[in-house]
Amino acid sequence: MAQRTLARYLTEEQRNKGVITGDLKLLIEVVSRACQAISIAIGKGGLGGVLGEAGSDNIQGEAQKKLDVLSNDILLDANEWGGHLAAMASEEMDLPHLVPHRFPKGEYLLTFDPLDGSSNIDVNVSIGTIFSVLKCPEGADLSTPEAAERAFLQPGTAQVAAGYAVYGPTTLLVLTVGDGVASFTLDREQGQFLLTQENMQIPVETKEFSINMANQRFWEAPVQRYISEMQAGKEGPLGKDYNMRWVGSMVADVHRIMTRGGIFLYPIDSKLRAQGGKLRLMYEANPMAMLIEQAGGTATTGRQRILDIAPEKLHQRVPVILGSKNEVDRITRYHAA
Ligand code: P6P
Repeated sequence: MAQRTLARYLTEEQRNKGVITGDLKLLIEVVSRACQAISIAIGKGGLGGVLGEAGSDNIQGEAQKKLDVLSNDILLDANEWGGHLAAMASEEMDLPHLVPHRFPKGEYLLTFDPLDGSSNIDVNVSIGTIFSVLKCPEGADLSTPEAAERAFLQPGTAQVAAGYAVYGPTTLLVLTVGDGVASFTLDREQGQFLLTQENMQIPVETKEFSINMANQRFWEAPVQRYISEMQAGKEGPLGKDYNMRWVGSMVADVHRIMTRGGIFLYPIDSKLRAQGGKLRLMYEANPMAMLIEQAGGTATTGRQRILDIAPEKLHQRVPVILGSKNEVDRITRYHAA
């Protein structure tokens, strides 16, 4: 049987399991085509004049790369005319982007980090797009971008879909609509994503941890204990040796965990305490937490399930510890001790 396209997978989810609506199917297909366009732009690299700084900063105060801005524009342009969305929010935009009056509004809200890990662009290391879909609340005030922010402030459990594209040796789209996790590989000749893995499952055990060790002196005691026990290896209390991986692109590190297990940590620490963490809740932690849980893993701040957090601000940051269930449960016990 020919490999199933993304469109066929979504149609079957819609028809057989009643999991998604026609508009959500359209939304995901539009996002996938935008990711395809981003993949092509990235692939041109220095030949496409898209490397280097854009000469502007985003709300996070981070210098934007040309590809950050280009990826954001691709997602906005692809999604605003279809009639499936009410508004969009992005890491690269201070306020939500309302669907222009000349287009019909739909029932969904889309948040995204258009190009995560962009510090890796210029050194040709895997980067990605992360997205999350929410229903727009009935009667939401979308009169201005400032007013629209409130409509997005929903817990991660309210997400109806989440996914990421990882632009690596191949371009993959990893997606959940609440019925397990499926992975699609971009067939560049056909120009579409083909299903290459269904019902992804994260092993509950692992021997691989993922953290930026340069921050060790800032960590809280539970994280210090957890990492030092793994570094102690076979001779230590865990009785086995561990390996470490840190790509510096959340999408690449999380995809490795989705594929072979592991634990990813960007915990709160004394340096980050004032800002609440490093990673953003609405378009990094929440979509990844939904995918991780749908694949049998666990996603927590160390003290709270990420999907249960009640957001207060659109660009809110949170601590993130996610991956193989037994390992995340252990460090959660250390935080409770
Ligand atoms: P550090 C990329 O900028 C990012 O937001 C995530 O993709 C990644 O996991 C993290 O920051 C890397 O942070 O402090 O190691 O550079």
